[in-house]
Amino acid sequence: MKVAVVGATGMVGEVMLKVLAERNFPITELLLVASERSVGKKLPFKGKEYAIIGLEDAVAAKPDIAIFSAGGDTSLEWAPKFAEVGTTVVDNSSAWRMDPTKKLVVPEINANELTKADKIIANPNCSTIQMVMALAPLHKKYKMKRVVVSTYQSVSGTGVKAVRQLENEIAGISGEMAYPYPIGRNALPHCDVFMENGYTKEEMKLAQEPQKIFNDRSFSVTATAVRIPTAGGHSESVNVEFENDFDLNEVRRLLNESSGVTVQDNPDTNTYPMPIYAHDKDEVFVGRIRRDETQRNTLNMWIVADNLRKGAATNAVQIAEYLVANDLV
Ligand code: A2P
Ligand code: 11C
Repeated sequence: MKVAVVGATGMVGEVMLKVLAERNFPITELLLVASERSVGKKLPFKGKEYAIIGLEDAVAAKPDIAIFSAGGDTSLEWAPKFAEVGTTVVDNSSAWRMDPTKKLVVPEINANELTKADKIIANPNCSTIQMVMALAPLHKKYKMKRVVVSTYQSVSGTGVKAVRQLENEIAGISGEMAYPYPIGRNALPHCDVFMENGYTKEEMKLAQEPQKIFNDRSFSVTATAVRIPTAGGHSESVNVEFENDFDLNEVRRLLNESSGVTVQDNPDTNTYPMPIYAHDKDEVFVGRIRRDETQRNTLNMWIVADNLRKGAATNAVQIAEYLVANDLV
């Protein structure tokens, strides 16, 4: 496969290269693409140096697959240009996610919807991916009615500037601010921009994307998204009401048997998922599994994943792997 990584110099781009190398993705030619600012700079991949090229040159090279993580504006403008020359684009931005003509894919859940005609495929938001990974086996068995989620999101979800803000605050250095307030020793109930309805864009992604991924509007999701001073890894407290009753042991078994999900749940040994241990892992970790004693058929759980891996790079690479394995590119 001739593969382009658009946004190769970015935070997610760097992880994409790592994941492509680790998983031995079948690459015959690799194009590393970034803005004009980076053209000519070199990046390593599997021990070889690759010079960064610009988007025009990348389109002219007609790659088979282009994995994008270069922001929504770049995707809106350039994904169609790649698609026009026959490239299949897997896009990590929010640009195409809710476009009814584009698929929004978590491979473990709905990759089977993909066809050769899908030339721009959207990767969901990081906090959505880890939540639906845990909800999928339970929805299948017990049928979800309503989900209430509160997130505890790391600064890496915002980008390099936010990671630096946290590091500077810890080191006692004043510097550029990514957030309107200090993030160290703080919690900001504010991820992404505010919308007219009073929710943030991140909260609306959590509310809308799962319905599209499950192709099911019979359940609803309401969210509060909070930024906390963790460097990497998003956590979520999820309360889910089902139509049907469940057995907690069966819930644990269903989660553990689900590909990409690992249960870490033992109060006796203080075992529960935490972002520092999810770092650099591809699994979604679930713990604190317990019955909501205030309402029928309702479960509480705690979900943690590395937002740059399963939440972004790994999911995108898995989509690309599915396309290759099923002869869709
Ligand atoms: P560059 O490093 O040249 O600015 P992050 O998400 O960490 O901010 O990274 C964004 C990625 O998207 C970087 O690789 C960045 O390249 C790339 N990028 C940003 N704007 C453009 C653009 N207009 N054209 C191509 N790549 C872009
Ligand atoms: C965050 N979820 O942690 C965001 C980052 O729509 O792909 C990813 C934004 C997106 O702030």
